[in-house]
Amino acid sequence: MNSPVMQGLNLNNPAYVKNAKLLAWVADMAALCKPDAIYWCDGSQEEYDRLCGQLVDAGTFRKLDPVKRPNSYLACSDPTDVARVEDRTYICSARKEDAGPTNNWMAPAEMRKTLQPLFDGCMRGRTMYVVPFSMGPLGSPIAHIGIELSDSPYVAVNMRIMTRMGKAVYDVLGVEGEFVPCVHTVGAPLAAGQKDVPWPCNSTKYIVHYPETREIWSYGSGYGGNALLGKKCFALRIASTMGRDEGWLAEHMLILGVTNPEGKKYHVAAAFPSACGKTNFAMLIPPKGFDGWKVTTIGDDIAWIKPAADGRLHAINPEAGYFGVAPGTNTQTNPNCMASLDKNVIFTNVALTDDGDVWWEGMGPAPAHAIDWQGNDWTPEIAKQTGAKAAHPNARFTVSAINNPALDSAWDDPAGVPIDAFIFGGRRSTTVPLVTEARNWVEGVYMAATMGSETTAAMAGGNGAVRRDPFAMLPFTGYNMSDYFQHWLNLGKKMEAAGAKLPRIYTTNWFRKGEDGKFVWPGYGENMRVLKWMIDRIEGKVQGNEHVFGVSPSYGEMNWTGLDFSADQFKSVTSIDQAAWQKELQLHAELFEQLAYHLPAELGETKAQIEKRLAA
Ligand code: SAT
Ligand code: MN
Repeated sequence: MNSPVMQGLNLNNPAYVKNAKLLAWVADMAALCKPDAIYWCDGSQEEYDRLCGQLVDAGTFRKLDPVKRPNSYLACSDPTDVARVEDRTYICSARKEDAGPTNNWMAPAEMRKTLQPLFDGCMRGRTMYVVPFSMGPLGSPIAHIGIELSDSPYVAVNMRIMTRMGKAVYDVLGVEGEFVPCVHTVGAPLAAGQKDVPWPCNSTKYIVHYPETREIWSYGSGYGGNALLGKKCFALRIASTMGRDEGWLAEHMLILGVTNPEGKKYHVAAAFPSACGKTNFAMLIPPKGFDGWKVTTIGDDIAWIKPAADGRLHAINPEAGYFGVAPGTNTQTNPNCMASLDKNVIFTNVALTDDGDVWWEGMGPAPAHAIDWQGNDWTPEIAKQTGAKAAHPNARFTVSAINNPALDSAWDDPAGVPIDAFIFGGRRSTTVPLVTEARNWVEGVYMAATMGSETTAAMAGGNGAVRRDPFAMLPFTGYNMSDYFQHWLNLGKKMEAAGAKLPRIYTTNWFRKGEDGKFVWPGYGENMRVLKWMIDRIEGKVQGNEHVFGVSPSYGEMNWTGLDFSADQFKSVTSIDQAAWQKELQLHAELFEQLAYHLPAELGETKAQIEKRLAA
């Protein structure tokens, strides 16, 4: 009785959509969500422009000045819908232990019962967009297809930038191909004649994953990580469980290529928590003193990594665009990024200048007047008096990878790039040294597992407190964290047994502060100096100094050409304080207690060895 056809709703699918499972699912979801219409996205430029025009008419988008910022838009969200909502994010595995203590869990049947009344009629008065996308190069053996149903045209246009989105996906999907079903609603149905708001959302939010059936259900938010379901929900949470089952890794990592003056190229995958500079590092321009060095971007946020036939780990970027943090981005901190933002950009929650352009804190000289992200007048004087921010600290840009002048020629290669080194970097004002190389795979996994970081604006309520953020994956591992550690250890063991070459593992911390409360390390492009030391290690050119948990550079091993950085300053970012580390290991112990179920024995043993060395 409830079929969409019975309600007079035509599925209206184009002839090229032939996948029986997909058609049945869309019909079911339409029957549940009861949209006024269904629109099948084809991914064309014409469609993108048309949907952006609709968003302008609806007041969601503001078209920016066509000369200053061609074909670009500004969206300002509801002030309560500005970041991922980790406390509303659920992993609904059949067994609670499989979600583990770091994820919110609810039994699948109970969650389905909870969501049923929320999704019933949730799209009334709206159009349901059918968004076909591929994570990874279309048709590549390592890519996976998803279909997102969303009542948000903002989601549809962002997905066109962030993924390979469009009707070519249906050719790959065919009649019987598999896809990850992703349902998203802003949770704001419209009664007949009810006027819409620019950014519809609901104060009730649910970001739900069913790992066994590989489904994603998202309710109540229009914000990036909650709504662009190909990103964290699919490419990390669901993909990490696929990787566990199939022997590969889905990681919160940028991927970059670094070429030395002799033309030799290395590839590095680096994990930092959200809003800790992954995009900046991925687009780094080598500073003075590094003539002939080149850094190129493969990805800025997510890596899918698989053992390849050559015995090495190969990584692809499953995404096709960047959803990066705007504040702090400028021509000094990230010139390649600023160039990427010249045209064809969607900005979210930055300020609008009087000449129809955008501005954010840390972009450059402040305008005399602007409209802030909440629609209020903003001037430098108002900011001084009230502390009002022109842009939200988690304001974002959405831009295609092809806008990036430093894009690596292999960024789209279905075979991926071979990884030479992993980097794990936390944001720590004390304790953790600038860079350390793990002595072996197990110690590297230990360092990544016990990583801590000060929280940032990318998570709702992030306020700078230190929390453990294993592998920078705390909010993104779609299964039990200890099983995830075990998966990393197993992969290393298996590859070593096969005589394969494992990447080196490094930890970094760009964020140590001096007694004056200021960052000591200049960061940004200067991080090239650390990157070069890593490559020198790989090439066997430098020895480093061995300490309690690994190997760090001596002052003389670093290239300091073009940077005034004294041995004392270097000491203050690399020193290892015994008392601070004893405390730190206490925190590792607390983490291991929390993760006791299935915690790999090797990690406890590694901790005991570090403690012994520290006491000696
Ligand atoms: O979750 S988002 O992708 O929106 C941003 C982030 O946390 O990296
Ligand atoms: Mn991220």
